[in-house]
Amino acid sequence: KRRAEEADVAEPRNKLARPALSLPTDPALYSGPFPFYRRPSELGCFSLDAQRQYHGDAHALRYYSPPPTYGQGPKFDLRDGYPDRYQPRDEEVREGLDHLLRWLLDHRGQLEGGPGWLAGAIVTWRGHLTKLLTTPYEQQEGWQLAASRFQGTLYLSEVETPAARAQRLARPPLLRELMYMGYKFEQYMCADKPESSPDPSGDVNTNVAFCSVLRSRLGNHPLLFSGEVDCTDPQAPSTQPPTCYVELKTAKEMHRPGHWRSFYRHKLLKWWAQSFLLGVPNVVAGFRNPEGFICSLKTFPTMEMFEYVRNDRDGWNPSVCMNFCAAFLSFAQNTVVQDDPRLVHLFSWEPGSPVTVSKHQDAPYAFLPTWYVEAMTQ
Ligand code: 0WD
Ligand code: CA
Repeated sequence: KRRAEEADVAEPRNKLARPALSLPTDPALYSGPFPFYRRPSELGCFSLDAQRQYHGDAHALRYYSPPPTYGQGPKFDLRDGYPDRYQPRDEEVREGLDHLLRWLLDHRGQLEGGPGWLAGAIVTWRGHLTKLLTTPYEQQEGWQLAASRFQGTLYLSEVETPAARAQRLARPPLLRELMYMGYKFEQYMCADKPESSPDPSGDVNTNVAFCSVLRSRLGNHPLLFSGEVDCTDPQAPSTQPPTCYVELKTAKEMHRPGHWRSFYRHKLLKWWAQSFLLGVPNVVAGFRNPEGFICSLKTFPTMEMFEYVRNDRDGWNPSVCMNFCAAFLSFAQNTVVQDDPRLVHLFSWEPGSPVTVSKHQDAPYAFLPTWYVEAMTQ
């Protein structure tokens, strides 16, 4: 890096071509009009089974099946089955983009957008984009994103930060149970078939996942990304994905206006970013009491979430989120110039600082698997 800087000093003609060395994240720098965001369209999907094996189909997609709205509200015991009927995913397994790459390999010949579309696109998980969207407002957790350019395409894959790893390994028992409770809520709200009802007697296995693969564009950045979808609503006004999808969430029951305010400022931002990116129109929240029971439900339309903070000086702004994300993608595109699947530019961010970059070759940061690179090179 030092040598590159010295070279630039020696050759001032390169000044315009020289990429920036860091990217600030202050919200004030990213206000302004909402940028273009193409309505996400589903290109395909895949499923991961109870053994976390990939299948190029929708078998893991579940069906939204809320309890009847008459009578008393729900009484879902989210702690039921913990820990004996819990099969959590092995978080030591670093999957990177592998499942998405498998899908892309199988479908690279049928991509829309014309020849060369993929070469100009950014490929990543939806969850990584969510982190970018919320960065200007995030005050707790940093992130690291590894980036490689291969056959023109820019691939972005998250790297667990040392702090996040330490936190995960030291996760307190109550937090582990709370994670289970989120998945248990899905089990109470989803059926395996459109005509059946939820069956909360079974195991909760977090290896199982249904992932949608979408095409979109932010500003001039074509995007191909995948995100895990909780369920589809057979009674949705449109059966066309992603508009039939429903995101399920749990939150603490709130009683004081101050609790709601803080919920709108922090949780709703994350819910909005995640569902907006994928085009999921509704988030259904279950509110749990101190005993771990869901006793009420509330639907938050994604497009109405901003209304809760629009007049809040300490609220968030969707334009800031999207403008920052677009700026980061430009920053990454301009930084990762060399086309080399074994070269990684690592973008690192900690709250209160700008995004910085470091350059790495091969292990441990290279993330495009040999099977993918070789098959794509055929
Ligand atoms: O290996 C990794 N570092 C990551 C793997 C980071 C992020 C995601 N993933 C995997 C997930 O397991 C999932 O199968 O990628 C797939 C797609 O994820 P996404 O949609 O891009 O991620 P995100 O939007 O962060 O999460 C969506 C859902 C979560 O729902 P909630 O309501 O909690 O936001 O995916 C699930 C979870 O249900 N999920 C995970 N499940 C098991 N292990 C994980 C995880 N580490 N992360 C998210
Ligand atoms: Ca969820």
